[in-house]
Amino acid sequence: MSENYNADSIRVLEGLDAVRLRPGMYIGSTSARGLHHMLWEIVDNAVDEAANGFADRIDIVLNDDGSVTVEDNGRGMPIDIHPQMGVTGVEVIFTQLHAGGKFDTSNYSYSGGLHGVGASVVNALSEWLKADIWRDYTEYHIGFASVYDEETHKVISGKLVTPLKKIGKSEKKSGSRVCFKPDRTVFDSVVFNFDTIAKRLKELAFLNKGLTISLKDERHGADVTKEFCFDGGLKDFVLYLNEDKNPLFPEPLFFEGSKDNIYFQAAIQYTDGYTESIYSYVNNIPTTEGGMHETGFKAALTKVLNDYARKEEIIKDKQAPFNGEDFREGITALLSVKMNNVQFEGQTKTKLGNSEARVAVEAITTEKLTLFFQDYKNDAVVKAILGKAVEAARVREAARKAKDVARKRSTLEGAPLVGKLSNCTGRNAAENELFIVEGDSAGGSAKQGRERRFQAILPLRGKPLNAEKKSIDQVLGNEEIRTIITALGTDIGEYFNIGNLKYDKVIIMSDADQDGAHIRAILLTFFYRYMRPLVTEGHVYIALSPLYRVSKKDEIVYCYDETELDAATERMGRGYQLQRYKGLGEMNPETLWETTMDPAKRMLVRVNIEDAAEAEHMVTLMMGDKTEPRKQYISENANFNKVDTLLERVEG
Ligand code: TTJ
Repeated sequence: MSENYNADSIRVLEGLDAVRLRPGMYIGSTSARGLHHMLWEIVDNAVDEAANGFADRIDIVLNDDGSVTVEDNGRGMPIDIHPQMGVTGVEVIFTQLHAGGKFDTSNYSYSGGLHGVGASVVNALSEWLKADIWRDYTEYHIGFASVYDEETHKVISGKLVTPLKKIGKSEKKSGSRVCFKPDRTVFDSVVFNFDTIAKRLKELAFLNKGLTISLKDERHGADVTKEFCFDGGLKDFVLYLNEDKNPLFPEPLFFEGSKDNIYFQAAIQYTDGYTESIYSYVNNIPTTEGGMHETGFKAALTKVLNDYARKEEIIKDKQAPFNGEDFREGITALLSVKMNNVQFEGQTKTKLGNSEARVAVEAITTEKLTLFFQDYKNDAVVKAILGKAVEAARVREAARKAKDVARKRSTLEGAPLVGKLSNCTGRNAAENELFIVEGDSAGGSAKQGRERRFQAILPLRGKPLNAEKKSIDQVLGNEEIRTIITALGTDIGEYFNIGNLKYDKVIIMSDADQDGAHIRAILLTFFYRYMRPLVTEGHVYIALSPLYRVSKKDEIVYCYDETELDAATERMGRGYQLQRYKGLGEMNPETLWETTMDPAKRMLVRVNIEDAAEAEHMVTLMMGDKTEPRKQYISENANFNKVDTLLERVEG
């Protein structure tokens, strides 16, 4: 095996041709999510270089022209000639599908990317892409573009237009910089979302200890920078997640190990709470649905702790061992696996299917936890964990005796019926729509503006409770949530019955700002957790509302983002009037109807299961209950309307 990673070790599988024909096959979709996948694909390459120990900085810039730049201080992409291809390594990377060390096990590389398709796909779906390389004290440049071919009337994707050339000598450290502009004709929207990107980069910084990642927004005269670096890695991640909780010991437990070419690391801290928060990743990709690594971890945790409890006679001779759940009450655990040939399964393809990961993780966890528990220095931590389990088991036993699921549900049935719901008059569920509206003021306008025959309005006051963090009892105890459950008629969880759904469309109508996005994410998290078929069967929608009203004489145009605004003002010339809506509450009933509710004119986004899973991930990890300074929100979310992670527009 050669230590020297050069153009030679890049395997070449097939050409680029197919990518533009079926972009979705390569990046999932051409929605905002697909757009962001383009960036993840490039960032993954830089993160790889860092994970292999050759880079410790990644800088990302959102440029004013719609392009994005990613730079690392790694070794620099290979510039030597690829023996089979007869072209430079960097050209192979950007023009050959599946190129890059990713699939080559001889190089220690576990590149993520949901589809792991490589940088060539990004090139294929960009207007242009250019790269600068600093290597051997020399600076190089190469450029590609998607060009229209007059003869075939087709776009030639990612064509080499500026062959690799030496720019000159460079004192600069080594590194790679890639800049690309996603093609407007490919994507529904080409506007990157700062907040979405910042959240993901923060996560990547947690997952890659010591790596500094910066993000700069230079669009529309904005000048916002965020920088992330966590010297404690997963430990810092756990501390961050537990920021607003009460940990039972200050320093998270951390261990790592490798077995059969599978690397595993974990950080654990217990709090005085009762929820189990295990977050797992494979090659830096969140595995929301868990899978083999989580199974292995839980099995080892249960086994090691039960063995210890037995040995220390916390469990007496004839007593039954603890349940696995007893050891997971109040746990916050971060699990990160790096491995090759990953198999993703499950509804959202976020469940690790490789059983060798279960074996490796279980073995590593067993070994390291056993050592930890044997070490008298850890006595205080060990006592805290065992004490927690003893208490959990006691409560469980007591609860088992008292438990009566039916009682819990009857509190729901006995609830005063949906005071705030303004129902529709029609009784044809297939035609009916429920608007869940943020705020009483917008709710009032919606009630007046609606078509009452088939449109029902449910105003939400404040934020509904964050479904993720609470027990089912707390969820049912929340009035806003109960109102939603009762209004829909479906019940929840194992009792959920789509046959009782009273509205074909459940439409979330929230403001195009940070609070609105939060409310929306919380609602999606709730639906994802407790009413999943509602999402999978396509009943959940987001209503898009305009941000601007531009008028001149008799002409009125509503604009849903800055791009539309620019187009409208340009077309109208001088003397137009401009109104900016800061929230739905500012719209009168007629306008709200016309722009956001009228089936003939409105824009709805149908929420799919990936959207909901992503919202859940964001709510649980990145929004939580934390109260970040409001100031931060404002500049980061200039355009929250169309530009979000959620955008697959389906109907008018
Ligand atoms: C290749 O062989 C020489 C040593 O470095 C190997 C390599 O590919 N390194 C590398 C690639 N560092 N950074 C990249 C990279 C960075 C970005 C931003 C984008 C892409 C596609 C690759």
